[in-house]
Amino acid sequence: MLEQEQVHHQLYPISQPGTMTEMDKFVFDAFGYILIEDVLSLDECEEVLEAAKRLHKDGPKDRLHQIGRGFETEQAIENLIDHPAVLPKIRGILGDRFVLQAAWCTIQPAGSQSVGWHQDGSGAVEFRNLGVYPLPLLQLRASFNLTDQSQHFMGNMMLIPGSHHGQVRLPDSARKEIYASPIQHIVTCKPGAVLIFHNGVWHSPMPNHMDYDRYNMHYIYSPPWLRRSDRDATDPAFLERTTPLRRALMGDYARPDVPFGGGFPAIPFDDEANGNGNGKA
Ligand SMILES: O=C(O)CCC(=O)C(=O)O
Repeated sequence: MLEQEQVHHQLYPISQPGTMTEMDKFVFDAFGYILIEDVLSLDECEEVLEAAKRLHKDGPKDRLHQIGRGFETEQAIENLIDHPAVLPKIRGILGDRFVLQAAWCTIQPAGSQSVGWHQDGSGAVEFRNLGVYPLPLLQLRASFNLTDQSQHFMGNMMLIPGSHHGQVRLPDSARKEIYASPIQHIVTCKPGAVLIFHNGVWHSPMPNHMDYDRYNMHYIYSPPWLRRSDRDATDPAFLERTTPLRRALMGDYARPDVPFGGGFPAIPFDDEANGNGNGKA
């Protein structure tokens, strides 16, 4: 039974760390996203934030900018690839055969805005061209909020719940609007919260009116045959030194046909730490 205050949390699809419960599955299907609060402590968040700032040290500071593959050089970013609060959700949604397709560290600089409502995918061949309805789940994104987004205009993520099921696209005329739709949701959360969402959900960053930069760390999981988008191949030195689980999640195979030929090797999940996503954490 849910407590009364859990029911109306501004219609938030709130979830708890760890196992993907039956209710999580229902909520994720209905909304296309779930939010887990307090995944990182403030100290843990600070560590990842410092890493994010180092990555963006020489980058542009006037618009949203993203830098990939930070896990190869920053331990704090590597550590979140298989975070035990999040990985069981990924397994519960995608099953046990997936890879880290990209890891984007994004900055929405102080006093900047990049409003642009979109669905994730490929400008080259849009995911919607693969099947009319429903839009396939090809990129499952776990976004760690590294800075405070507990009020509006802090670079918050804005999403339209359930829009991954929609056959009607968001009107062109709305796509640059902050308030694009009467059913949009502006996520407010503290540093350390994680938003997990389906590539089909229409979303946009809210402007950042703060006098400090907003950082998010996005981990994108996908079927093993989807081309990686933040790297052509993973740094061999990283593959050499990381854990067997993370190495497997990189999707660097001895033969390119591995994800196609039926010989896909089991990913060495530690079921004690990572659960199996389906209620047996
Ligand atoms: O970090 C953000 O604000 C999200 C950017 C975004 O919407 C995307 O990468 O698809």
